Amino acid sequence: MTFGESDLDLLRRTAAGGTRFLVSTHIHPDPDAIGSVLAARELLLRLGADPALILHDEVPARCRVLPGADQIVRYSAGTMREVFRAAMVLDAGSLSRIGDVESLIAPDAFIFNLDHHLSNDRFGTVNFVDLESSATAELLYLLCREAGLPLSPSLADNLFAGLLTDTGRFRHTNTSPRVFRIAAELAAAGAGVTRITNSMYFDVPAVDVLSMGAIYSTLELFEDGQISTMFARLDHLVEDPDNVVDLALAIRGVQVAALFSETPEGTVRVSLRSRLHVNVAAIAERFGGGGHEKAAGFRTRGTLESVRERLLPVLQAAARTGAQKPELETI
Ligand SMILES: [Mn+2]
Repeated sequence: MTFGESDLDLLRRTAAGGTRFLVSTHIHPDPDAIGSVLAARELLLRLGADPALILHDEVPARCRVLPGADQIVRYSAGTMREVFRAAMVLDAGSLSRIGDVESLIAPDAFIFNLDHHLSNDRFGTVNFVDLESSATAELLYLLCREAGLPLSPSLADNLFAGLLTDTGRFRHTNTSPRVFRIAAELAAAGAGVTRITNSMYFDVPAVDVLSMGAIYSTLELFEDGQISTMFARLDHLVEDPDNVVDLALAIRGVQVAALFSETPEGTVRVSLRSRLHVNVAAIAERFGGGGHEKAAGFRTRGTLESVRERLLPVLQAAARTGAQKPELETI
């Protein structure tokens, strides 16, 4: 992706002179979301803005090591009155994905939308949306470079976290040669490769390991072992559900995996993963969600069992069609 000179100029002009700038990302933020918010803070500070990092949810425990994470505040309805005329929204396919934070944005606000989701609806005044980017962090790296921002160790840490996790540790099909080139530059600029990787994947609460055991024990296979499903009940929720659904897809022979999780709000969250020429983003969109071709999700009402019953025929049809097509090389 190349950035239009005029779009970058617009960002510069909007930011200059201490403009208050809301920076936010999607509900249930992942490391790409948090890393991107923190990298955007550095970029906006450099461009002269006064950024406020406000999220619907808390920063997940595994992201608290990221430099600047203590600058992020959680939305609170009672105390936040500021209305922002400029906003940078990161890693979110639609504005409603930022949850209650949306209420802080003025109707005529300038919104910079930076994202890499297939389902992005171009809600921004300026849309930096690049489906070729593995992570929003990759897009931010390109934007920081374009803006002439030097790579500080903190910027490198935050961008690396997004790149690492959104590529599934450099193994998804979105792991392009460019991803490795950027990762090498981030490492050279001082990114804490071991520290961040350990924090993201090898710092799991003991109770989560027990919960994972409970979730794995609900495994069921369908369609000759091509589809796997698992249930996560409320008392078995884990910090990083992505790890669980990754293993559901890693099962030999499985082409599509679905993890059904109860949520505290009483809905069911469905996380989908695919190895096939099956676009799980398109499936998720049919149920009001979105995501990427091989990793997507949605929320809906019902019980774990009833939601699976509704989704299963769709997955079965997709697996049957997908089985006849060669695996896609790129996202
Ligand atoms: Mn992302």
